[in-house]
Amino acid sequence: MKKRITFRRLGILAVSAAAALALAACSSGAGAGSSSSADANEFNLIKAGTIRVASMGDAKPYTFTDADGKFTGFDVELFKNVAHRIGYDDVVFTGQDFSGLLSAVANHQFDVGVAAIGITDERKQTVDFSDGYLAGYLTVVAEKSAGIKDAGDLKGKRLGVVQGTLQEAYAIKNFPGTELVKFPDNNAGIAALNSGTIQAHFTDYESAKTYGQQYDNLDLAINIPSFDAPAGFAVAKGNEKFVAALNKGLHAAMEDGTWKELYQKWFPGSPMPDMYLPKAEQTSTPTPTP
Ligand code: SNW
Repeated sequence: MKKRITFRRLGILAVSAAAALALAACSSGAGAGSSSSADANEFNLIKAGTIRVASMGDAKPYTFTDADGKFTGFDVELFKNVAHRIGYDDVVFTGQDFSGLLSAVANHQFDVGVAAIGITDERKQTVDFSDGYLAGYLTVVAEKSAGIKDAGDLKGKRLGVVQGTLQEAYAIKNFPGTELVKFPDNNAGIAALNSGTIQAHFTDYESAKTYGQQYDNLDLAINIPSFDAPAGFAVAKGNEKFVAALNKGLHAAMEDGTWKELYQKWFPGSPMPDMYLPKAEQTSTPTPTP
């Protein structure tokens, strides 16, 4: 029989682990030899003890600001959980336009980028990535009445993309005859769609689903698999120690069911690719269709 680890239990474990670490730090002097001591600034953070995260304010439900202006969402909660596992609870999120996000990380304005950022060879020229933690679809959202079902239906239409995204690159390559309209963020694109300036907007599946629930007139018209570019945490090049620690925390969060809990919380009802589940729960069909 398998035991279900609840968040509450995780919390208690986490608190006692933190207490144990604090004790260890005291007894061994100023963090000497402790791999989790924030004081040593072992990950070359901009400010020792704090992880500064470049993110997005309107990529709901991956990362977004709630009514109080606080960052939340799947990526945000997962990252905070991983950060906690490697000894950091002071995690500060800042919203950025997606187009400037990776260069801001590369230029050390932030310690890490967290925003459903697909790992690609091209982006690896600018930043390093953690292992992947999310793989899904790129989705064209359109007016139900437009009857858009495939690339052919987008011909002669105006399609919104957020600048610098995989959606933009995909559309340039695969939607010939479609006029691309670039936006700094998703909300601007959806506003343009609702006002009729564009006929469709191209975003990540879960964001598309959220907009579809919010606006009755919108449909998830086309879903394109993006499993070859799973999302990862982006870090400035050459910080191998940080990437290794993030990976360790990430895999621990997957193996103990935290990833699954967060997935079910933020993406309820969505097909769950199972490569990030605890090993014992993985099946032979890793990539279900939506
Ligand atoms: O490639 C996908 C991945 O498979 C998962 O579905 C999460 O989103 C992606 O990483 C693609 N995300 C876009 C990108 O990386 C847009 C990110 C954004 O708007 N924040 O360009």
